[in-house]
Amino acid sequence: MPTPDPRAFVLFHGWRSSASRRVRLVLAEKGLAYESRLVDMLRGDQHSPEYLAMNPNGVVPTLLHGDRVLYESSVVAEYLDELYPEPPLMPADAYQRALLRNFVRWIDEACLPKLIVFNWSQSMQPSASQWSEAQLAERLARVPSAQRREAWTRVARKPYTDEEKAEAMQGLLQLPQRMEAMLGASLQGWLFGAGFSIGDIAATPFIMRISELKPGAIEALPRVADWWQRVRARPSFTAARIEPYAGSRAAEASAGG
Ligand SMILES: N[C@@H](CCC(=O)N[C@@H](CS)C(=O)NCC(=O)O)C(=O)O
Repeated sequence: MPTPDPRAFVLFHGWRSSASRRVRLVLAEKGLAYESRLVDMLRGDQHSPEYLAMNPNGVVPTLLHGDRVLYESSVVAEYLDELYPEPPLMPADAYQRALLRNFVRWIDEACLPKLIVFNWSQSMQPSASQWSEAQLAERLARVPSAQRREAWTRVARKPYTDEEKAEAMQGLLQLPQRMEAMLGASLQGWLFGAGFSIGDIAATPFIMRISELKPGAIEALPRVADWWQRVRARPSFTAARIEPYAGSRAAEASAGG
């Protein structure tokens, strides 16, 4: 059981956001309760001055732990794991931890931009394409990163083409392919070391989306298929509400990448 801590957790998140899903998985694995604050990304809540004061990157999730403000899902995950060591979610071995951190960084830098192509086309484009030029300019002025200004401009004005989507899917599929090789090399059932870890958690929302966007892709990789079955059987998967992207409950207010 986690050590009692007087500081309460408040999570600013989106049900469908991959990074938010990671943090909810860690909270669930640790048995930590939190107050949920949904961020309406379509409305631009993540770019409001109040939100940017907490998270200057203008993205979800942000976790408050009492008066402490935490952001970047992988950083939040490690913070929680250090503070609440049971059950451990980082490998005991330093080299495995180094490999894990590089894997998570690769997902963030290489896979997330590709997932956005699909998620934003589905969740943001229908509304964003209706914005006037003035509305779009006002929105873009508050987006702190050039990469995300570009993504918002694309869904508002220049929808991703089928060719770009096919290319993004090829890129995304590198994740399960890489995992198949990793699971084959480790033969321990999990991506890093002997136990379920933050590495497995980081990949989970992406494998969920790939399984929805490309039916059969996960089943075609026997070790990943077996891993995926075991991940979904964990109580944390249900507690964290890793639900179908188009599902009614998850599709409420917040969109997500
Ligand atoms: N590296 C960040 C990525 C967070 C992120 O990109 N969040 C997306 C949802 S998954 C978001 O807030 N998108 C809204 C926007 O960019 O305006 C993390 O891991 O926390």
